[in-house]
Amino acid sequence: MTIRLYDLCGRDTSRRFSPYCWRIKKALDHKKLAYETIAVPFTAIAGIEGNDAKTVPMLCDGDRSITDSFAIAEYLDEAYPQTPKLIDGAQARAMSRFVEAWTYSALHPGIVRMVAKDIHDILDAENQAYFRKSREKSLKTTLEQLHADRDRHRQGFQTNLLALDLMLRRQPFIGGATPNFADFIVYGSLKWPAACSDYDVLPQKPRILDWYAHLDT
Ligand SMILES: N[C@@H](CCC(=O)N[C@@H](CS)C(=O)NCC(=O)O)C(=O)O
Repeated sequence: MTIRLYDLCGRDTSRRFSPYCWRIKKALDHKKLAYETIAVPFTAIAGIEGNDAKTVPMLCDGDRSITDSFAIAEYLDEAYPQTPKLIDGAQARAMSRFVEAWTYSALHPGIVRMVAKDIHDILDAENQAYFRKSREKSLKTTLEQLHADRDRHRQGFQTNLLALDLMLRRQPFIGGATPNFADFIVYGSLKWPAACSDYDVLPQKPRILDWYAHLDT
C-alpha cells in the first residue's frame, strides 16, 4: 500500500504551504519512496484517519500512522534501511535536533509575521476565521498590522539567515557533501513563504539562492 502523507492546503487544495510537510516531502523524495499526498485544511486535521492529530504532517504507512516531522524522518530511516539515510547516526541526529530548534526559534517567528496575512488570504472562510483567531491570539496583534510591518520583519529574518550563508562558504549542504534531513528542515521553512505568498523573503545572497534552487527541484 502506498505511503499517505496528509499535507496542509489552502482553499485551492493544490496550494501546499506547511514547512513541516515540505521537509517530509523532500525526505520521501530523497529516499525515492512512492507516496500520495492528501490535502487537508487546518480545520480538518483533528479528524484525519480517525486519529486525534493536532498537527500535520501525518504519515500513514500500512498500519502505522505518525505525526511530528522529526519522528516521521526517524521512522522512514528505520522502516526503509536500504534507502539513503536522512539522519545517519547519533551525531547527525543531535545536529539535526539543533537545526530543528534553530529553524523554529530563529526563522519561523520572522516568516510567520511576514506572511500570516497572505496565508489567511489563501484559506476558505471557515479556515480564515480559525487562522485569524488563533494567530492573532498567539502573535498578540492583528494580521493587518503584521502585514504593514513586514519589511521590518524581513530585515531581522535575513540577518538570522547569515549563519546559513557563512556555512555555505565552506560546504555545499548542511549535511556536508550531500543534503540530509537538516537541509530539508531549513528548505521546508523557506519553501513555506514561497508557497503561500508573492513576498520575496530570501536575501540576495548567491550561495543561499543556489542552495535553495538546488533543493527546490
Ligand atoms: N512539531 C511538529 C509541528 C507541526 C505543525 O505545527 N504543523 C502545523 C502546520 S505548519 C499545524 O498542523 N498546525 C495546526 C494548527 O495550527 O491548528 C512537526 O514537526 O511536525
